[in-house]
Amino acid sequence: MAGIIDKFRLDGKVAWITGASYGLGLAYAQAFAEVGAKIVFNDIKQELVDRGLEEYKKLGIDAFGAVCDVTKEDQVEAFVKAATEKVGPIDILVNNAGIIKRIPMTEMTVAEWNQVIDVDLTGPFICSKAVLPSMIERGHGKIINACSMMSELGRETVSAYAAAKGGLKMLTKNVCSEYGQFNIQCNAIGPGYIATPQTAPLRERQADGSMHPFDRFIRSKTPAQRWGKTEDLMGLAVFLASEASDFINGQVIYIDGGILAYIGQDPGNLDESKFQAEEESDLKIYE
Ligand code: NAP
Ligand code: GCO
Repeated sequence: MAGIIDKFRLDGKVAWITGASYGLGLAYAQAFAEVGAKIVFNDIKQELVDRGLEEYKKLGIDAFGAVCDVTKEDQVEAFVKAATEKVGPIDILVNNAGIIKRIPMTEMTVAEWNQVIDVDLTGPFICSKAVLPSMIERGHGKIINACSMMSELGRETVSAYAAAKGGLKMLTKNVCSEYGQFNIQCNAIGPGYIATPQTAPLRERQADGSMHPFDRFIRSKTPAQRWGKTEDLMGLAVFLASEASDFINGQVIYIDGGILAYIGQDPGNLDESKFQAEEESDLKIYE
């Protein structure tokens, strides 16, 4: 008889992670492959897809990758057709592709606003719409959306991103409501502040060698006093992609080192020397 650990396996499943040439998407794909899934991924340009294929090859993962802009319905439909023909129907979709623009709202153009909403909110709508019919027909499916601290909190300069990630939380609940009857589970991962290229500008050392003020701020707001690592999110991703979470639906699960539970401390109280070693290993990620 299969044991509980088998419920966390993804053998024979096809997982599509959008925007997964590097960053969190690559980590999710690596985790899924480790427990048996076949990986298909897209990215916005060929050089990124090629970079991703190299990375997957180094990890021993035989991934299918192709260029596809998640905001373009025709490209998404073509990608799903090609992936289905080459690998198989998609069982797991991770709407991971995302962008952020850090611009004060009064200075943000409508075009810049629309760019963020298109990728971070309309993209997951388009990609989910492309895989749902086949999931319904086959009687099962998993959709995992990339939410954020900004699905719950605002902050200066990220109005479009926060609006998109807040909307993505509600899209998660709506896909659950509309398609749960077909044994389709739609949940979201809500990462805290994770060390990836997207957040690199918030961690860069200042010209005088001191910590970035935002780096100090985030550490003072995080009980763990550190940025998350991509591997911190892998277990939750596997859980939400697997049978082990078949009765969890419409949830956003935050994996933030405790940020949302903590009022924070005075950044001036932090002992900066504690972070030097960790930071050096963190910066190695992108060499
Ligand atoms: P990332 O490093 O910026 O990677 C995002 C990937 O998506 C990149 O490869 C990007 O390509 C691609 N992409 C952008 N626009 C696309 C489009 N229209 N079509 C297809 N691919 C597109 O981001 P990340 O830090 O790994 O984060 C991944 C997801 O988690 C994002 O949705 C992000 O909002 C969310 N998240 C991140 C954090 C964090 O702290 N890092 C925390 C919470 C949530 P380009 O390289 O050309 O942009
Ligand atoms: C920012 C960061 C955040 C993180 C993440 C937090 O500028 O505040 O980029 O938005 O990316 O979304 O959960």
